[in-house]
Amino acid sequence: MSYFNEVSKIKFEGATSKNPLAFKVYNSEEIIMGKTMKEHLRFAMSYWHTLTGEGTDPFGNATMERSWNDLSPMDKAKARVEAGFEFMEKLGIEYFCFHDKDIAPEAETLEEYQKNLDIIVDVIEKEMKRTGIKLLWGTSNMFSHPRFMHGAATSCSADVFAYSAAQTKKAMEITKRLGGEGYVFWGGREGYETLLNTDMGLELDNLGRFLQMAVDYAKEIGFTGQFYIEPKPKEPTKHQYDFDTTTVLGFLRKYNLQDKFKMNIEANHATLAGHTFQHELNVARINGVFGSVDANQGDMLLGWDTDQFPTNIYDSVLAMYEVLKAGGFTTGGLNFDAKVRRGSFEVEDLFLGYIAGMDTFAKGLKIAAKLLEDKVFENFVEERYSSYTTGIGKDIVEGKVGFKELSDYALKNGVQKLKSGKQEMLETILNQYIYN
Ligand code: XLS
Ligand code: NI
Ligand code: NI
Repeated sequence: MSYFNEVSKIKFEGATSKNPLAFKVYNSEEIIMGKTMKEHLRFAMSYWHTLTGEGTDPFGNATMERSWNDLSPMDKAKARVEAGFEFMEKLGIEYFCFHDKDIAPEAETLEEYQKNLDIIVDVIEKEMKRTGIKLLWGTSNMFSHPRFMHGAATSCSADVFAYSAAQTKKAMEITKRLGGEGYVFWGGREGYETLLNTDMGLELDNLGRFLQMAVDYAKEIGFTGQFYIEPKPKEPTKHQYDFDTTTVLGFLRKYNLQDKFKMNIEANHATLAGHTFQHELNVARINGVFGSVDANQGDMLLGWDTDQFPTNIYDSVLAMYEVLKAGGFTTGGLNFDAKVRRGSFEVEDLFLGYIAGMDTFAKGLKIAAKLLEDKVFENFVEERYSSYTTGIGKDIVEGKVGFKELSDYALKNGVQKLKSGKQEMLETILNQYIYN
């Protein structure tokens, strides 16, 4: 049985192709810097946006036209699994990511819900065996249900804290069973609306306790996948605790968790935090916590997480530049945490969205590799900081001098003539690499 009859396997047809259902750049086996494109990019499908999302928004109902829409909850859940694997096979995507709540319907009790989960996990496991498609990461949705209105691990209710632990325990077990290469903690509703009713100190301590319990439980069950934190500054709460990479690093260090977690950087979250996508990747890289990527883009004019498919070539070049500089993905990958617009309700639009994103990142990879091979920015930056490689600069870096020595030096030498930062020139060179 096919869920996407109207679309056949998406092929690479090259830059001159006019076929919307073909890759213009993404050529999975093409070698870039010694690895195939597919090995570099490690594309993943987000289960929630691709299969579970129905196109609702705060003002309107579901719009998505899907063949499983009218099935009963469990049949729908099964159909979505089969549809998802057919979708990934047709696009040549080898990984997926999911929340527990994406795959199986809610039930009256936690026990019943976990039974539903087990039934669907069996179907997923079968499809993984059939196709060879792998799990990039799993996670638990601890934000949709009303019980999480005040947060999960940072809820004012200890019962909710316990419930969240039960849910995460199960989601970790499933992730392990499916051979997941990672597990994501995105802060859901871990944050606050007003400090008038919030004990921020206790909430953060509890979040630290919760993550430590997750680390301990992973050890107990032998789950060796990578743990990630996915920073986001706001939405759904006014102030999310995992604001950005720098904030999360401070948090992890305070609770002595810095060796256990890496970052899952989402483009749209970076821009909501007032940073560029490149900035967040760079901060993760220089602190040794670069892990995985949620590939999407926001809208310059909107202040929320629009989760659009990434089409901005500038951003994808600079993102892939950071990924390559970080040594590439190991356990991580490029998960399309992106959804088609509400008006793009036809099944074909799903394919078109992924093709747009995959081609944009394939092009980003190619251009970034060229920039790196030619050491375009490296040579400039090296020269720009060369004063730290000899003389007094070298002494500063090597910790050989203090204020007294530096003061003597400054009194004697003053400041040599500075050089231009040449930003406009560098931006023009970057454009040249993008054009050609
Ligand atoms: C929401 C987040 C979410 C995480 C997984 O903004 O991006 O989708 O990626 O829980
Ligand atoms: Ni995300
Ligand atoms: Ni998001």
